[in-house]
Amino acid sequence: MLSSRKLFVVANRLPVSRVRRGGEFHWVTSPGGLVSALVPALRENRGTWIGWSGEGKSTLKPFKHEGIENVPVELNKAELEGYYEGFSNATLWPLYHDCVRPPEYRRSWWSTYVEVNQRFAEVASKLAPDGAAVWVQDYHLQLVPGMLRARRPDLRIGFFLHIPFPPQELFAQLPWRSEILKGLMGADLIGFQTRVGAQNFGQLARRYLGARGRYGVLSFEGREVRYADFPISIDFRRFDDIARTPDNAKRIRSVRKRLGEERRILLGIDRLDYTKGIDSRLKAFRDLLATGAVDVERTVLVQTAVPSRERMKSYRDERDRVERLIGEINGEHSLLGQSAVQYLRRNLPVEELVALYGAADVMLVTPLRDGMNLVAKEYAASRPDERGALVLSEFTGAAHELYNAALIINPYDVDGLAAAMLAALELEEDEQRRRMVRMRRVVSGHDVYFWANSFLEALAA
Ligand code: GDG
Repeated sequence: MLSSRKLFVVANRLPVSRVRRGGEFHWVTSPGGLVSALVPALRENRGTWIGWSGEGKSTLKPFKHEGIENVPVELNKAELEGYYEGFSNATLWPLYHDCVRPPEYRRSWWSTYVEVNQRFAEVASKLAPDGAAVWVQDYHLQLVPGMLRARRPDLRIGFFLHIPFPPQELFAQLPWRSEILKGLMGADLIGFQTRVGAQNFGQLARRYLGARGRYGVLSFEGREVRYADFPISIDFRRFDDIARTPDNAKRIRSVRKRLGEERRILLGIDRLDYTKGIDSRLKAFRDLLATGAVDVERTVLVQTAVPSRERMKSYRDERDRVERLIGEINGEHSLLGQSAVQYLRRNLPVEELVALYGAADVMLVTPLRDGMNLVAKEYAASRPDERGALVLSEFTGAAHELYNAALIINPYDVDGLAAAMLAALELEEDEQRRRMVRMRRVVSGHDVYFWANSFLEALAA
């Protein structure tokens, strides 16, 4: 560990958000794997988290919450539009996800992205003591490593990209491709979800920056930059522990009872994003119903979707598309009191999520492209009973680890997906167990703590 160095995490968002309770505002730690993975490392290193507070115009002072120093970075409305909704989510997000939607290239968004990255870099460079470690997170802040290096060459700088890193054929579109690569090259260590992402980066840095070197180490401007895959994971124990409680068993029974005891359950759990391939699985399910391969009396598809980035039109359109399709399927195939698709557009408490995972005969993870996909790993962690089957898109990072235990599909191939869903529904119990044991071994052996420790150890080396 980097125990002798102070640790700073720089991310778009702080790990806390403010909620109103009894007329007063309180900070609460945000749920999610990244926060729970980094919090122990930050505590151990008396660390600091720098990020946007999620609030508009407030001028917040740094504050301590549950042992971690939080340093809010202010963003005004125009900056949020240009840096977050614009360049991060309408340019980089679709570009890095195989251009499944056309990326928009606007010069004004780029300028704002540069300014906001500069602000994050300034805050970190002012606060970090000599020789501290700074770990920058994700696509919103790709210029920060370079900006920090220019100000503070004494720092140990790490960067981790949570989403895919695209191949040259796509990345080459970006008018500011060299600037982004240079920004990343300011780091001592760059982490990607998969080896393919890391390889793409290495090739691009050689091609556009003239960096030299073999896989894993590049030399550039007289420095050495290391890069590798560090597949992110989940807090396996947390899901496994919840799954083993008597309350969970009760909740699972209640889910099954409400949906119909004799019905098999297919499940999708997603942030409502056009990269997640929600419509592919709906179309495949519609085909299975239409051909009579499955029927509503014996099968139900439960789809939960957390609304996301709804200020953006592409996200509102995606929601409309998904909801129209569900309406069509239900209109055509539901019976009185038995919907073909049960749709929950809301954020469920984690206990309810674990109960759904526990009740699902088949878990559907069908993204068109996804950096990792934690839902696939959470499903395995929530199944100490070693039952169930995972249908998993080959275009997720998770497929690189779970390829020999999940049923791997191409989400663009609706027939193939439908066939895999049927095969998953018919998987023998022994085969379910064999595959689930494998998945659980992979995920428990490489949980999110392993991820954070491996990255931080490599950064310190
Ligand atoms: C990015 C990358 C990468 C979902 N519904 C509810 C809920 N969730 C939680 C899941 C899971 C998380 O949201 C979604 O994780 P993903 O991995 O699918 O996705 P992104 O948000 O796209 O994240 C991705 C990840 O970063 C980490 O590096 O894996 O590839 O795109 O944890 O459980 N949680 C609760 N209620 C819900 O209704 N509580």
